[in-house]
Amino acid sequence: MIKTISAPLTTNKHLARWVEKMADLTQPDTIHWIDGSQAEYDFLCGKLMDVGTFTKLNPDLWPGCFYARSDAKDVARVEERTYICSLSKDNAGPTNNWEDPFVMRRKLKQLFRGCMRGRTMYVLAFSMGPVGSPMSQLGVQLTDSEYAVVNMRIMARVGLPVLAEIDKDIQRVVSCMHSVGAPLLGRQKDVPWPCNDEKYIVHFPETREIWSYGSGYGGNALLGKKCFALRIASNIARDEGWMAEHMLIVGLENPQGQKTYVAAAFPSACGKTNFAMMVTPRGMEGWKVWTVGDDIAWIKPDANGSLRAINPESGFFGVAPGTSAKTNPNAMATLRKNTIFTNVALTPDGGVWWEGMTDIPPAECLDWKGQRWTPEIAKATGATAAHPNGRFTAPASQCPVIDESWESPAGVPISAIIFGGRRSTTMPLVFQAFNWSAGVYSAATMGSETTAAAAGALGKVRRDPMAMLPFCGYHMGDYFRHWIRMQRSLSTTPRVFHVNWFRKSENGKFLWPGFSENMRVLKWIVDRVGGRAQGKETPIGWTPHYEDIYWNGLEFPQAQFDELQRVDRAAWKQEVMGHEELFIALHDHLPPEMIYERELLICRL
Ligand code: TSX
Ligand code: MN
Repeated sequence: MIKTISAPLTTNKHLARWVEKMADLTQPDTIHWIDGSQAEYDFLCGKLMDVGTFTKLNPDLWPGCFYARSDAKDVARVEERTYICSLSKDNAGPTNNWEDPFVMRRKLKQLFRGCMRGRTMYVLAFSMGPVGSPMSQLGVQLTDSEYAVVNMRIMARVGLPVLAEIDKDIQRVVSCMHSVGAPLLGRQKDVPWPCNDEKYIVHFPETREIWSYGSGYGGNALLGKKCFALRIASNIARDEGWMAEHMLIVGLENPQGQKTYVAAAFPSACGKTNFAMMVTPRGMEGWKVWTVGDDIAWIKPDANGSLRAINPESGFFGVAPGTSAKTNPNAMATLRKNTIFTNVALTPDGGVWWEGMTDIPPAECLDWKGQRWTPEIAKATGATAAHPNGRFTAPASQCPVIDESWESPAGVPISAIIFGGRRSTTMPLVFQAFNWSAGVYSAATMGSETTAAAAGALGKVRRDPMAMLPFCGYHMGDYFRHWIRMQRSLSTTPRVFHVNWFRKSENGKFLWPGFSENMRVLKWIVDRVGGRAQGKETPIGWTPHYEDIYWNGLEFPQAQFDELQRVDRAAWKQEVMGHEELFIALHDHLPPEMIYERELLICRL
């Protein structure tokens, strides 16, 4: 029997009835409707401290910050346990796991039966995008995880204002079920990080539902993010004629004060958050990057046939290792307060540390597993202080370069889309696709070399179309078709660019300094969009001449630039052969434009 039920904070009968039904299934002790207040956030953080999930950090150094360690087996998204349960298997496509929705529902009912015993079920209403924006989407997550609730409060708009939107009863709500799958029976004591070895991250695209079981971590548990804003939203977007993309959004301001907004997609380990908060290099004073978002963009044609984008999130759930005052000073400023740190190291003075944060590591600390860690131990055992996927959850409003329009209900106008991967050969620093369908082809075939952070062979090119491989909630071939078709609802298509910060010389050195110097590439892109910059026609697209790049403040020899931009026809023929693999897997859904573009590229080579 459910002991306490707080009064439903809604007048919406469907919502109230669904909550009742799910409580009946999961059998929580208590139901708590989240109002989203600061007092409630403080209460939940207190509860997390009581069970040992959270440690309060030193308030003099890290005001309002908390530290958490996950279970060692619950540290990342679980792609092999992620399902798209569309009615037909064909709709999920070969790049997603599929299970019959009826079979999966039966399985989930079993798993969720009584799974919240001894816990509180939180009713978390959330809006992806500013509350009330016509570009926003609503969801309700039922969860037995306080950790999920407090992280969601940073990452999304939650509570009373969202419930008021739901009560208007004019917008469809995505229902999201989440349990860590660790009921507390009898007098059983809780653990700091409850979870279950059996994990399921399940999407029902037709009914717009998410069911997540067994994990408390990141993308598995904060259902507004990858599950909703990408996998479910990509389905909604396809049906409604817009795009839900794995992209950062930035505004690029020139010295005349004109701003050009661009969206950019990169696979993991390419420095997307660094790009989103880039600082101006020496010699380019007057240029500035403004952050709109660092991970997800919802992009829609407006009445004039231009694309406008919102960031559906309100926080950054960023990878901590590698983030420093050198690589990303704006991120470091963002996470100085009111931030949740997960799976990084805890220093003796009540602070946090991770690999790459400072040149000199702390003399000692507790690592992400709670073990004593010193640089000497690291040298001997190879143990890292932080888990490579250790995270910060920080409010976007705290970013010193957050764009003035980042919460604009109408979004920001998108003039260019940039794609990029980590490629040590073949891909030049930058090229512009000849047109929309050539751009879609280059995005659909983009690849990135695997790094130590991911599983699998090191340095092998992995295809990751539009950086959406793990996030597209339907058939990837249909997704390409949707991209091609978007052109019809646009008066002008955004210009499409491909960048590569990671090309190496014959002797294995990075040819491009990267980081803030990337602003020189962005300037060329902005000037191309504005019709002010020259380009050289090559078989793969337009590339800048040496003189087309603004070099003030950077010593960069023309010979090195020519090597960086070289289009090696032999290497490119190999590259195009490499595109076959993915295309064969998708062949029966591939739009003909992909085949034409491939043929055209081969001819030009
Ligand atoms: O984020 C990166 N960016 C984008 C920045 C806006 N990284 C880090 C990637 C790991 C997540 C980069 N790494 C970038 C880059 O542009 N470029 C490189 C490669 C590189 C690394 C070091 C140097 C030069 C290039 N040079 C020195 O360390 C001196
Ligand atoms: Mn991402």
